[in-house]
Amino acid sequence: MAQQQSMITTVQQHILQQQKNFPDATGTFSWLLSGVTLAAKMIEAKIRSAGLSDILGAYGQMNVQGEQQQKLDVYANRAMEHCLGLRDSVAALVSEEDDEPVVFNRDGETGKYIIVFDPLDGSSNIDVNVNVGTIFSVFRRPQWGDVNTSVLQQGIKQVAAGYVLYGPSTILVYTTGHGVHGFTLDQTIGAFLLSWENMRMPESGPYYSVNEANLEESAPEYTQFVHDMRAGKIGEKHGSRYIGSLVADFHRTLLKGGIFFYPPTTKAPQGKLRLMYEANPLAFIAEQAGGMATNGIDRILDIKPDAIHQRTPLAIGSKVEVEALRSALAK
Ligand code: P6P
Repeated sequence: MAQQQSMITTVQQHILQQQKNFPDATGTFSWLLSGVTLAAKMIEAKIRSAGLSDILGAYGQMNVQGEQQQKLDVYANRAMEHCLGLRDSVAALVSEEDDEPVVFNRDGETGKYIIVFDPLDGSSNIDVNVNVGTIFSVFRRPQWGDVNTSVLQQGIKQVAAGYVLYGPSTILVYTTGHGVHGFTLDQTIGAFLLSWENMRMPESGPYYSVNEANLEESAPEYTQFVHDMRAGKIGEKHGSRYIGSLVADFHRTLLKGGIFFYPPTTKAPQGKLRLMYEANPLAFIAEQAGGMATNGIDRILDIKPDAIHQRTPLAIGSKVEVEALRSALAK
């Protein structure tokens, strides 16, 4: 009897299939990404039990961003650094939670990759049980130059990017430049199983997503853009959705279409979100799914970084809306 085609594809199997797209890869790439999925399962387990143990609440320290570190932030950062640091192919790690890159003493032949990540984005929502996420981005380590400066690469150089969204389900979405693929964590077997292959972002969508309380602090074009979307002047009449957790707001935009944007404000003239471990990985995914990502005007993936924690304005989502905002701002 013909062997029953397995309906189950784990993320490991999928990564190995993707591996074939990297002729020079020798399995180190899939071993590297398995470090992310292991850390994700550790973080997910902690989040699931957070309400039951004394892990909620602030850790009592400030991170490099000057933000109150939540205990789960610290745990997530340690999980990512532990799981990824064990992979010999990692030359350096850059985390939102660390002032400087963590550099491993590995030669260029062994330490081929640099991983940049936000271990737990949206962590201020943890205590109110709102979705939080992990975001990661993978670069090749250039053969030349000091690793510390090699971390400052344009988003177009990413070889992989993805996020984990901890919510009613725990979802992993990633791209290696060959489409966007989504997985759901099956708790019973502890594996991420393929749920969406080759995800596509709708050309336009029903929602805009922005913190409207800040609009008076931004250029008037942003307020006009919101009015135009409410009035149905840009595609269909748009509703508003804003969770205040980037990964959750982005994941909805990927599935439903529309636009998420965080403009420059008087309080955050460079925008609030970070280029290296928030805007770049999500921009790579958005473009791979047929969407767009700009800082309002310029393509996110073309921005040359000056510092690992630099911020950027962000407009990301369906082509129709992101392009309409760019036209409004370019006038
Ligand atoms: P605001 C969470 O703190 C975060 O970094 C992102 O996850 C989210 O999109 C943004 O900040 C929300 O910022 O200013 O609207 O509260």
